[in-house]
Amino acid sequence: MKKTILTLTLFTLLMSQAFSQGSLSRSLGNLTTFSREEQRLILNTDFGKAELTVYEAGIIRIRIVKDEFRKDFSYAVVAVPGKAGYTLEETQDRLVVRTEALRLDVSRNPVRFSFYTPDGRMLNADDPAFGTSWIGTEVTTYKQLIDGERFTGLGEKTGNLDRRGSAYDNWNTDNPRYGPNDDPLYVTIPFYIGTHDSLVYGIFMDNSHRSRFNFGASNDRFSSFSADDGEMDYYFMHAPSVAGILKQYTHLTGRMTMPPLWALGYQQCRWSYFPDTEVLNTAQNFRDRRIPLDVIYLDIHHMDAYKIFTWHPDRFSNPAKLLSDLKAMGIHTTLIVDPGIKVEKGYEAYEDGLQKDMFAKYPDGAVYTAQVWPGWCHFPDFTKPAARAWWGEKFRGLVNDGVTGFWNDMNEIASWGNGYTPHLVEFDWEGRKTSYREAKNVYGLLMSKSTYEGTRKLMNDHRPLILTRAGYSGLQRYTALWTGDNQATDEHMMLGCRLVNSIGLSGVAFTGVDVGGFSKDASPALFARWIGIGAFSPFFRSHTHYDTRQAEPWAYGEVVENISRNYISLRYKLLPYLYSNFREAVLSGMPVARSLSIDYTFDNKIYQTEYQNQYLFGPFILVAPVESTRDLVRVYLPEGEWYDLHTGKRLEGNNEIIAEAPLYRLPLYAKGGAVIPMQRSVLSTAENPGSTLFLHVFNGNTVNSFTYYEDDGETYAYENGNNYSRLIRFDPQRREIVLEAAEGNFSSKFSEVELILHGFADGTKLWLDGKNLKLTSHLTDLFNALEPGDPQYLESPHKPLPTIKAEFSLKNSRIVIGWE
Ligand code: NBV
Repeated sequence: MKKTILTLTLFTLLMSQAFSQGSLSRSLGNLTTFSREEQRLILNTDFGKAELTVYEAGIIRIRIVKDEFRKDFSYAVVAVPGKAGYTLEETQDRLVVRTEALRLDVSRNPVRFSFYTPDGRMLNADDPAFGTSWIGTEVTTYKQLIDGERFTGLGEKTGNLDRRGSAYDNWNTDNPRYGPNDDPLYVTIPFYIGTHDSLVYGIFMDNSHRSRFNFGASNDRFSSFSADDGEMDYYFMHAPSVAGILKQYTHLTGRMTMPPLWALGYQQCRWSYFPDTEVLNTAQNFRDRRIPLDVIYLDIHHMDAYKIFTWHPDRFSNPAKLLSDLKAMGIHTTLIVDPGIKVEKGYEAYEDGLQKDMFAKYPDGAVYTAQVWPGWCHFPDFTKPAARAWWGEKFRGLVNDGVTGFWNDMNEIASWGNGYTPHLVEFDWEGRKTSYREAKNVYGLLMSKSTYEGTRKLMNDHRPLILTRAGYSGLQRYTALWTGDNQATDEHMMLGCRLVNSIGLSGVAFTGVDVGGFSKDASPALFARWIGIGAFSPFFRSHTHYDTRQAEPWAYGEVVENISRNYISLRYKLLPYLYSNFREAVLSGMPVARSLSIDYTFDNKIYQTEYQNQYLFGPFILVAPVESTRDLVRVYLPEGEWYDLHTGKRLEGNNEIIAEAPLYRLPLYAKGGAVIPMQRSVLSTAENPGSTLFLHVFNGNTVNSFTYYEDDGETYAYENGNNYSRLIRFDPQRREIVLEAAEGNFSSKFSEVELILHGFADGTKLWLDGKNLKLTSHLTDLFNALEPGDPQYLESPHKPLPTIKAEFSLKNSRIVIGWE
């Protein structure tokens, strides 16, 4: 016993000597003094300083430096510390901070941080030996790895849903041929969720230098997160559920604003549709074939010599006319914008930017120049407020021409020569000045911010669609995100589901992939399957490379065209449900595509590789993505009851089943108790969906509710109460379906309700406000867009579902429907 103590003391002594003698790695050392200022504790240690801030009862921020703290500033965090109460207890060997939701123990010798629940269960603790340490400027926090601990999130990262055993690098990279395990990609979101022993926590390290997260890769001792330089600055979050952590993370980094309704429709892209006649033809084809479409994209060929903010004089000789023709067809136009501004005498954006000093520069004052599409280019310094405003204003001409969507590409920054921007290039960073080492990972975020703020203003407070490839935490405030250059393979299609789910677990709800695959030719089967999955993706756009085959839904033959029309139309029928789910993302940061790890966190099955791509679309629709080469697939239904949306069959949860999955049949299940508002299918969101809201209710044993939401779909007036929302509750105990009184100043576009009941017994009786409601049997056809007799009707193997329905008019006051 004595010997062990002696060895340990010797070991500690040697360790602290090794650290203090400037050896390879050095940690914080022992606590010397500390002080308390409102929400903050400042600790001085042998070799550095730490600052603890209680942001909320469940959120504590920790900053750690070797020397002095910098002025506090973040491009990601928008929250300021609240006034949550906390107590501080000093014991001989530690300081103990207690809030209503968390306990933080700070050991004195050496300084290490351990987080507990208020009742003393350990959530997360520093590795006792390393804690937070430096190797040169690189700073790392080491955390004990706990038995059964899983890690999810980290944004746009390949690999498995559970990231345990893997490590990742954050360095926004144009990775045009990425494979299913490649890293890094285009986006940095240094935030993850840890779970173990029925406990959930989140860690967000706010540092935009190149960073690494190691979740026990090649070691069974610790997880760690580190940055090449700058402060260790992380937020520790604890809540009872993953949804709670997402709420906290998006409280810190902000939430999205409502997207324009039209941006939830189907979007068609290719590199590139040109000239104008081809754009019109493509649009007309959609209309003639009765395939819904809301947005068409113009990739780089629309520009004159790839000069941003210009039109090609021959290919697009009258852009305003083209855009208004498209608008008349109910179609919005989105344009690509790259940050590189061509160095060319006489080109307005170049001359003006140079003269106003808007571009990133070398330390000797020379403007940084690199080659991209237009040849030699300069790059706006988006970390400079004046440059952001300057960039935003440059969209005036395009907005006047009728452009409503802006697609921010190449903003990692990508340039020829593998995008190796020299690290010494300087950025303003709100006047503080920094190098590319710190600015690279936020460049895409700030380009999107500039584009969003500029176009929103120019569009007279109508909602623009902003899309980006690169970004950093907080990007959800300004833009949607797509996952860059994927490939037309089944493997990529499945990976894409995981990427979208992981991005959703990282605060970004509006996200999607290139449906059909960007590089390579999709087979007809792959395209058909991908359109099905895409219809259940928050952002739904097909896109492809310039050297691939024609890739519109009709280009793969009649059967694929029919499948595409059916799934795209189903997407439009689901818009009331989908739009309401976006409202939830706006209010609470809850993603639209929800990894099963949100609702079924401690169900081990959902992490199995064969099930890890499954997700919930909104709260109620389970999607089981399946490769295009398979007709049968194993699906895991988590606890509860489920309804197969193709057969109407009721299925027990907590069950692995074999599902039939021929191409026309993507496995989809509605949760028992689900309330899913739908509308008639339309060819674009500009078309009136009629006055009937179709309210689908699936019988179940548990109480469920859904907040239905509407607004004008195009302005920000909803932020000032010009909206309509109502809670709809399914209560099997009371045998009631209740539509609570409508809230808000907006009137619903629907005046009638068709209530469609799934899984209710044949003799069911229904009454509304005490009066009997007439119930009729009804065949519900979700998967056929066209009726037999329609000239384009193609027999589909889908059989309509036998359901029962009742009709009533939609008034604003509370509506109670009972059944027996
Ligand atoms: O603008 C052309 C492409 C675009 O279609 C794609 O979606 C982006 O991810 N862009 C990349 C540049 C291509 C570089 C090879």
